[in-house]
Amino acid sequence: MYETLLAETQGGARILTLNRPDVLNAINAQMGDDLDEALRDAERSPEVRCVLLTAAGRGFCAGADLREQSPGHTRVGDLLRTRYNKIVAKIRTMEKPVIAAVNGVAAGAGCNLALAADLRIASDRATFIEAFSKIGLIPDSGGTWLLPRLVGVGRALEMMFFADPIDAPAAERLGLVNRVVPHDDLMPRAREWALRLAAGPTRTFGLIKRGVNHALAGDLEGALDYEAHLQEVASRTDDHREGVAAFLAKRPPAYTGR
Ligand code: T3D
Repeated sequence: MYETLLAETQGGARILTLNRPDVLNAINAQMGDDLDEALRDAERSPEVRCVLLTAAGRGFCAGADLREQSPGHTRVGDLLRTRYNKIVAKIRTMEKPVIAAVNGVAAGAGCNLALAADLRIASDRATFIEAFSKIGLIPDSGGTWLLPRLVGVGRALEMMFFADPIDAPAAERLGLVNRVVPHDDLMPRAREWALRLAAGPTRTFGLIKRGVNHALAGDLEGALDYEAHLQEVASRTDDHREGVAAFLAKRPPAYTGR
């Protein structure tokens, strides 16, 4: 269905696998289009209740395909606005959980693609590189916004200035990833998370994302008020009713995502 990625659905989890392993899944125009369409499809498909993004081969994603265009020959600002920004924004704002299972090197826009996900589970072979300054660019694809929020300003600037690889244990210490697991356990563990989230109260998860994104941009007073609004919405879902009924009946809840 897509030229540069594989898509399958298992138990409500849509698994998207970047699939240009020969170039460590560097993002060319086709992959930009495929990823954008695949994310939009996952967002609008009611049967999809969680997205798991991973990649084929030994890399996760090496960022922009540097063979595709010569420096200065394209308007990079336009390229970012039309290709990368909408992908990052979709991952952040989609009202379904998005997990990145980082199987290997994540560099440049590939690193920031992983950082845009709600949760990151990494192989012990993964590395994270804010590679941009090595080629005289600044971190794009949300890097300037995402990275300082995850690791703090000082650590973020260190990664951005030096562009050195951060290995998986360091990434876990820094809070760049939620979990590091042995390489062979990556997909089983990531699938376990995805299936667990896909069986959860999807609308509530979406509202949680909306609340956190809103809070990151504002003050405590605004966050308290917005929480009250979102809680009104959550309290009217079928899943809230089911959650309370299950608790009172001492049985596991059967969430439907509505
Ligand atoms: O201009 C715009 O499009 C604006 C948008 C910018 C967003 C960005 O992402 S800018 C940052 C772009 N990415 C990079 O600068 C990273 C470039 N890659 C690397 O530094 C290294 O490949 C890695 C550190 C990621 C991995 O190193 P290593 O030694 O494990 O692998 P390798 O041998 O360098 O790469 C394997 C193959 O993938 C190799 O091809 P070959 O020689 O076997 O035919 C290599 O050329 C290819 N490859 C790796 N990264 C890219 C790539 N091909 C095209 N584009 C890449 N980004």
